Amino acid sequence: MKEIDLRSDTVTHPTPEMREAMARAEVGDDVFGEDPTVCRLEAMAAERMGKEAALFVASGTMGNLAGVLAHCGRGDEVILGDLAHTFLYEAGGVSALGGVHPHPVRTRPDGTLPLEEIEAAIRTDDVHFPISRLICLENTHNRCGGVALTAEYTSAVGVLAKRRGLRLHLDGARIFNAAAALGVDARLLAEPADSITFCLSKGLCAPVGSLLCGDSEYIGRARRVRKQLGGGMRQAGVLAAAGIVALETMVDRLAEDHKRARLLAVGLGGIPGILLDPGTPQTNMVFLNLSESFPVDAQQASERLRGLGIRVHPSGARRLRLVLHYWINDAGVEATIDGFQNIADNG
Ligand code: TLP
Repeated sequence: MKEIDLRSDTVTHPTPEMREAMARAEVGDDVFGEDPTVCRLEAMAAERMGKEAALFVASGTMGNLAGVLAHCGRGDEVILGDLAHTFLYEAGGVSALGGVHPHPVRTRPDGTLPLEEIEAAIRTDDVHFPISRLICLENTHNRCGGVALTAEYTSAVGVLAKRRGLRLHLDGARIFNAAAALGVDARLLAEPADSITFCLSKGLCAPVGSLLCGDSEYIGRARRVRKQLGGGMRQAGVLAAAGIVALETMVDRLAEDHKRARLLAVGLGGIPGILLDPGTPQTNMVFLNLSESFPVDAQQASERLRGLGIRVHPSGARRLRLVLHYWINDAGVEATIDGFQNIADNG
């Protein structure tokens, strides 16, 4: 990757080792369950999440959608955060395609939903109401700055869900970033959830794919939903092969991205007019605001930086998100700090 592309960790390209594994991958028809590479990736994913089974899907969005639809029927309700990716950025798929009614509750800045507000959102048995079926959490929480939810919090929501007869789904797109930040095994973070989606195509650098994990009976249902969504892939082993390399080689290095995120935050924090979110970075994302004293707004800053070969994501009029990943090294961090300094000095 030539540019310093900090817009997202979704921009990551596969590593040479992944490309080689893709070229050599043994394949079969995965809709028949006959692609050995997909089967291997699914077994690895299930094991990593401490679940019985896993399903390889095209994206995090498809993982969450198939995940929700395998728990809920039409007219059922899912309780989720008002800043959740599934609520804000998945094109309303759960309602558009599944007839599932989203019930958003307040997301606190630390990415958690207050337990009493989850509890209050659960419907009583009344013909006027949809049936509360599912709670969704997100770890790490994207809109809240990439913050990691602790195992204790997730477990408290799991206990609440069980007590009230609901299921718990975890959007764990970046669950390995959460595990690295908290210094725990991802299994511990996934344990309270009935299902979890995690992504291969973010910080783990694989070109395509996510895994939905849960018990065997649930994954069997999700497999049918995936087919309904047009997501039954055939010789998908070429993609799964990269995913296997991702799980084998990329998980243990995520802490490096978190370290570089801290270096970037320290550098940017020293530039007049740049206001970092308190606590940023939590993991691999740096969120900042450009104060009125900063010479340009977010859009203009991103254009100026683009001229220097640096790409950033304006997430508001004077707000930016910068995401660290495998393809950003120390020199990239320095160049980015210099780029912002240059704008602060010269407009
Ligand atoms: N997030 C993308 C954009 O869609 C915002 C990004 O650049 O961060 N869950 C979470 C928490 C996510 O952040 C994302 C992608 C997804 C699900 C969806 O994954 P994909 O893009 O594979 O459908």
